[in-house]
Amino acid sequence: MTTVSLIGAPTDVGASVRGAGMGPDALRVAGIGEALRAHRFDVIDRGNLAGPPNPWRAPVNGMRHLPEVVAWNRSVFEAVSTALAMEHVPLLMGGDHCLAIGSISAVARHCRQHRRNLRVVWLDAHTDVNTEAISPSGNLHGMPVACLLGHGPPDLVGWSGERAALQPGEIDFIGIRSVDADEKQAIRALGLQVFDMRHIDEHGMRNTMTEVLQDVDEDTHIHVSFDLDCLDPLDAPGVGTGVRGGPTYREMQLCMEMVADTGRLRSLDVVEINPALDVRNRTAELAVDFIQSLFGASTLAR
Ligand code: 5AB
Ligand code: MN
Ligand code: MN
Ligand code: MN
Repeated sequence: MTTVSLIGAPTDVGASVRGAGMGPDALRVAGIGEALRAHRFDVIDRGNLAGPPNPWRAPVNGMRHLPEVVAWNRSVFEAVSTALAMEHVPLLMGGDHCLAIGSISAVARHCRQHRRNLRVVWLDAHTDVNTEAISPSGNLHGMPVACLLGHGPPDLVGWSGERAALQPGEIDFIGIRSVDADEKQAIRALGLQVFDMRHIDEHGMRNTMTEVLQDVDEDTHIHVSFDLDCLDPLDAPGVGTGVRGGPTYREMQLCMEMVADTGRLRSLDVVEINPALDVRNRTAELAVDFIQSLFGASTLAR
C-alpha cells in the first residue's frame, strides 16, 4: 500500500497577501486525510513544520523576507527528503508557492540519486519564473521556478546538489494567464513549455495533457505543483492572487485524471489556499476534490 505523508507548512512569508499560512488546517478541515484513506492510501499526517513568523517588511535587494523564506524552505526540504527516503508520497500542504523551492529541490535530488526521470507539472495562473532582478513585487512566491532552474539569489539556488534542480524541458505549465512583462522574456530565453489558457481554449485539456504526458515512462517521477489560483476565482475564491479566466471544473478534473492514469504521481504541492479570503472553506474542499482525482478516484474506479 502506498503511504502518503502529509506535511504542513503554515506560512505566507513569500506572498503579498496574508492568510496562506492557514492553508494546512483548511485542508485538514476539508478532510484531506480521510479522502485519501477512502481511496486505500495509508496516510500519515506529520503535522506542521515550524518556522519564523511573517515580519511584514519591504523588499530588500528585490526580495521580501529572504531569510524567512530560506528558513521555511530548509524545513520543507528536510521533511520532503525524509518522506521520499521512506518511499512515501510527500504531500506538501502550503503555505504560499515559494515552498516549492524546498519541495522540488528535494524531489530532484531524490530523482538524480535513483536515476528516475523527473516531470514537474505546474498548475497555476502564473509561471512564477521572476527573479529578484525583474520581479515587480519582490514576493518570492513569484520566483520559485526561476530558483529551481538555477536563477535566483544564491541562498535559494543549488539545494538539489546541482545549480539547476530542473532543466527547462522537465517542467510544463498549465492554466497560465498572468505573466509579467520581463517574465515573458525569461520564459522565451529559457525555452519553457507554457500551455496557457489560450492553448487550452484552442486545443482542449485532453490534447494539452496528452502532450504534457507523452514522454512519461515507467522510470518517471511526476511531481505536481498545484497552486489553487490556477482555477477560476469564481470556483476558488480563497486565493491571494486570483485571475479570472481559469480552466473549468471539468477541465481541471480531466487534467488530474490523466495524470492519475499514468500511475506515476510521486509527490505533490498544494499551495496558495487562503482561508481568510475563502467562502466557507470552499477552496480547500475543491482542492481535496481534485486531489482525490489526482490519486486515482475517477467516477467508475473501484
Ligand atoms: B503565485 C506576480 N507575477 O511576481 C509576482 O501565486 C504574481 O505563486 C505572482 O503564482 C503570483 O508578484 C505567485 C505579479
Ligand atoms: Mn504559483
Ligand atoms: Mn499563482
Ligand atoms: Mn515538455
